[in-house]
Amino acid sequence: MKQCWRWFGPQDPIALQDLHQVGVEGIVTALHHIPPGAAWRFQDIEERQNLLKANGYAWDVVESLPVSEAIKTQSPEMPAHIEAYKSSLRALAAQGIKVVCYNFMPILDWTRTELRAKQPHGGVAMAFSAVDFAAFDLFILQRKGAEDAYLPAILDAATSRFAALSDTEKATLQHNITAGLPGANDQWSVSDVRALLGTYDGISPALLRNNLIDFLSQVAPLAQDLGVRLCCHPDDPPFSLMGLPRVMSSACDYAAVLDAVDLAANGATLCTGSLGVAAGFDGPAFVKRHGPRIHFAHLRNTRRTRSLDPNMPDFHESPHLDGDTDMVGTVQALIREEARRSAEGREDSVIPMRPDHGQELLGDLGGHSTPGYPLIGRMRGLAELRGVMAACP
Ligand code: DNO
Repeated sequence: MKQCWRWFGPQDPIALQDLHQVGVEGIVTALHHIPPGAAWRFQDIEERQNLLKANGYAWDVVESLPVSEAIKTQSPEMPAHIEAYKSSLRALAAQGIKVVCYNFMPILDWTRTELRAKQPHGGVAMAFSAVDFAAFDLFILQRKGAEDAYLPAILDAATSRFAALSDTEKATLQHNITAGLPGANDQWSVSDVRALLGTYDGISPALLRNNLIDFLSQVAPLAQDLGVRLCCHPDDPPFSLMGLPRVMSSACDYAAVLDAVDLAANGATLCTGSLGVAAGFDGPAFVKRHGPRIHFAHLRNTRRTRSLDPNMPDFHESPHLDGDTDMVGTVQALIREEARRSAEGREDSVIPMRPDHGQELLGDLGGHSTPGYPLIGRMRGLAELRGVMAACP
């Protein structure tokens, strides 16, 4: 596998040239300043590519070329946004960039309720609590009908929890959920979220899936012609939030979408951490089922901690080899898939991976590192994963 690293661009606190010391072989990045729905210009892509080249790297994976809310909800700007998406794909291909990750999560990208939960070893990790999320949904967002989305045990616990939060803690919870996380497509305020929720009225999971399939029917044939591999990131976490539909939460969800637009260019990002929050997730089985269409891997782990509702478990980011996902088995399956591709003579036999997320450890501590993307925590993750890769037959 190609050992990559997510780098957020010139404003990333981690310097590109330092990544050689970490053993990083390839870079995952995006033009984060360009809003979803707008086209990426060739010159801007070239400028980023040149910067990477000047530091001994190349742009291996785009994460993300964001899909706008208008495309997800099929609102009137959709045709223009799809044209912009196609134009970005052409410009990326012209720069030799072949792997493009995106997601199809309504409104919120990845979501956590706590960014720095203390761990027994002294470091911190990001965490999700269903009770805290419900407290936000019920009492901060005050979403209509929110009470119906939670089991009584969660409703009771969320009511007591909210009553015990100070104003600062309430503001932090709100920030963590709506505007806190790096790399997300959009950053919202609570009033933005309220307004956007209305745009999903009447959009069932079946309809959202159709919208994803429509989008792919329009862009995947072009990607195929350009030699670009699109790879959809799973829902993180893999269950509905705020009553919104989720359509990429399991191996079966992927089967439906990959089969509907049956082109190699319509592929998957295997994120073991996102999918692995669901108790039924089986990493090696996912690779067995979807291996030929996995174009990118996010290797990270999570640990479920409490499940007042088994469909909405609490979890935190765990060390890469010490969580609910069978990481060794999954890496082994990916390496077998690479060997299979290589025997077939596939040009993409090496799958790019990145150690996704990390706990904040040692020098990461102190709040100055980017939530979820610390240097030392990810370096530990990559070192552990590299060990697994080296030991896999
Ligand atoms: C979080 C990331 C996500 C991911 C997007 C892909 O750490 O994995 O933000 O980049 O969902 O579109």
